[in-house]
Amino acid sequence: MLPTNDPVHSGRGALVIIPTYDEVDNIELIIGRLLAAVPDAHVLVVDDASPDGTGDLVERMAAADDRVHVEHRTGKLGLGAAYVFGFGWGLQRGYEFLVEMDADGSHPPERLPAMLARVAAQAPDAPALAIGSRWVPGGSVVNWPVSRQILSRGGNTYARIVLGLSLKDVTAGFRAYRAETVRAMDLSGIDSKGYCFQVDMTLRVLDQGRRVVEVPIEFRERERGESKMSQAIVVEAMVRVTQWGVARRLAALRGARRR
Ligand SMILES: Nc1nc2c(ncn2[C@@H]2O[C@H](COP(=O)(O)OP(=O)(O)OP(=O)(O)O)[C@@H](O)[C@H]2O)c(=O)[nH]1
Ligand SMILES: [Mg+2]
Repeated sequence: MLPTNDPVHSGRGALVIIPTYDEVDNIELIIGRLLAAVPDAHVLVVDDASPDGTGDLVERMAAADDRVHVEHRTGKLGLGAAYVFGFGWGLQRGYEFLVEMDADGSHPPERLPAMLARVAAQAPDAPALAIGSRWVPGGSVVNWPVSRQILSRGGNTYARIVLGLSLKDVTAGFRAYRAETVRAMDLSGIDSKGYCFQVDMTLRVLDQGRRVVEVPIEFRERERGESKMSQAIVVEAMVRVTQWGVARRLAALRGARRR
């Protein structure tokens, strides 16, 4: 049983899923920081056959530490698909909390205890999702070019308006979920590849009538390795968010007409 509001112990029952593609210079450091911050957590690296040997390195780490696991996929199949795979893996093994985190050091694992404490609260209206947020008071970005800041802020503002959300950082990729909320989703229906995967997951939590909270984090630009961000990912996010927004407005209108 997880102690309530106890950040020191709140990692028990948590699986931290880290998708990787060519992160050999980052993965050891980030797993070390994570396990120092939340010693009870388990880690699952979902590696898409990284040519730089990330998967082999994590194999060696897994052999030396029972908390570390790695699964290899056949090729670069996208971030969303890696998380869907990781969620299935964690649900099968009965973890109570499922965490999403990047390998590149942008997400500070030292904030995970605060995020887990929010979703571990026992209150009936306790949030089912805690988002590590750049754009709430106390949150920040370090070393991010202005162009990326504009893209992130602009994308979030667009999503907020189109989807009618009050969240400030709905595209953020550092997240802690209550596992039962993820279990209640039909994950086979998810095919978003980039940022819109995060928006999609947020909508699915809200549609269950569950609460989503934001915990401020300091987000740092990666210092090593290549970004996998692309124009295709931005276009996918804009198109999907627009489609979801229109579909939700139409559904609301139909509901209002029936009443
Ligand atoms: N398994 C898997 N992991 C991926 C894939 N694409 C990206 N990743 C991982 O997902 C995480 C986020 O990717 P980044 O390249 O940092 O993308 P980003 O954080 O959206 O963009 P930047 O801010 O530019 O770094 C990292 O841990 C990547 O290694 C993929 O196709 N498969
Ligand atoms: Mg990154």
